[in-house]
Amino acid sequence: MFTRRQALLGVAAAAMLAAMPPLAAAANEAEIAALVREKVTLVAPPFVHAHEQVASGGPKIVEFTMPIVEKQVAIDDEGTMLQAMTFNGSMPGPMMVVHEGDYVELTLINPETNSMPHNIDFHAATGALGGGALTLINPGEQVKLRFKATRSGTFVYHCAPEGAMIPWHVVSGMSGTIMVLPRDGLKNEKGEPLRYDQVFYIGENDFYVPRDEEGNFKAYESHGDSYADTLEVMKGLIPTHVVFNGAKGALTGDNAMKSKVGETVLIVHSQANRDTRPHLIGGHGDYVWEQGKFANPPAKNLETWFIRGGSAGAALYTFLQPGVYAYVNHNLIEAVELGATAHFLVEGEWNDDLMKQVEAPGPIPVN
Ligand SMILES: [Cu+2]
Repeated sequence: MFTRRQALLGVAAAAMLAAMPPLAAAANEAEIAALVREKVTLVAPPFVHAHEQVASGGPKIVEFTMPIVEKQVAIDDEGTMLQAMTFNGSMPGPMMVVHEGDYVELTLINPETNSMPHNIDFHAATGALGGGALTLINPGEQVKLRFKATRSGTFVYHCAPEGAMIPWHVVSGMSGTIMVLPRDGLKNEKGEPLRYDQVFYIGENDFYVPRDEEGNFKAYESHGDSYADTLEVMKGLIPTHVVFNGAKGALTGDNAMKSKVGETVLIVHSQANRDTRPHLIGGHGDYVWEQGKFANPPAKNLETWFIRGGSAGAALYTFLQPGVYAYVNHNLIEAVELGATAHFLVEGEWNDDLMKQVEAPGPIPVN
């Protein structure tokens, strides 16, 4: 017995349609409303809110709230002040973690103490400028956006109001990352599970602080006052600072990220505006999703990986030796002179098999 649809399509076409995998059905509002909700409190990077690596249930609605904070921030040890714009008060903004198929429901707040309109463009979202067209809010307003996380991976989000405001807000600190995990977790190239003990989120920022006639960095009363001079420096495309997590030294010394020999660390690295090349000195990327997209198999045993401006990548590494590891942008001028250096402080037992100083430094013997 043919249905009317089969009669219209013809038997062959109907058979072909029947053999095709069903498209993911679009859920209606009632179905979405019936989903479990989870409210997540975001934490400042390099830390990441608690989350499951393997989803224990079906898709849910994950609720996040982020105020936008405009403020002055010292970005180096000389006290250079940036007229910063931030998601949730941190640079980068906090990392959100959900699973593929979940719905992200973000309440974005622009307090009336701010001076500018802001919005959010999620590279993980589909349509309306990544949500940017639906989230533009003036000081004193808030907005709620929902999008479905249909692709797994690490994705940048950033402010994108309009025109020159877009790069200005981004290089003033307004970017962050969302990590959309596959529901069954990360996998290697053979489809075997990969798990991490810790996850750290490093957001790289390029800043463009104007200088006075003597070459000293200038300070400004307000964001508006700094705009014209900052735009001139931006257009030269040479950053005055390239830093991790909003300031030179934000992740070094006492602020080093801590781990242990034998622990597996996932390092997520974002750059919303400019290419970069993370490198762990004395370590490796055991598995690296350089483009940050988990549907692609990870590269293995990398020495340095490339993060395209406007993207976030992820590297998995198991520490094998104790000590202080510098994690740098391997443009070493940017790492050492401009600030793009972080530290991992790793505890544990030294492995002589992997490395040993066979003879301590001493005078060259005279024959
Ligand atoms: Cu903004």
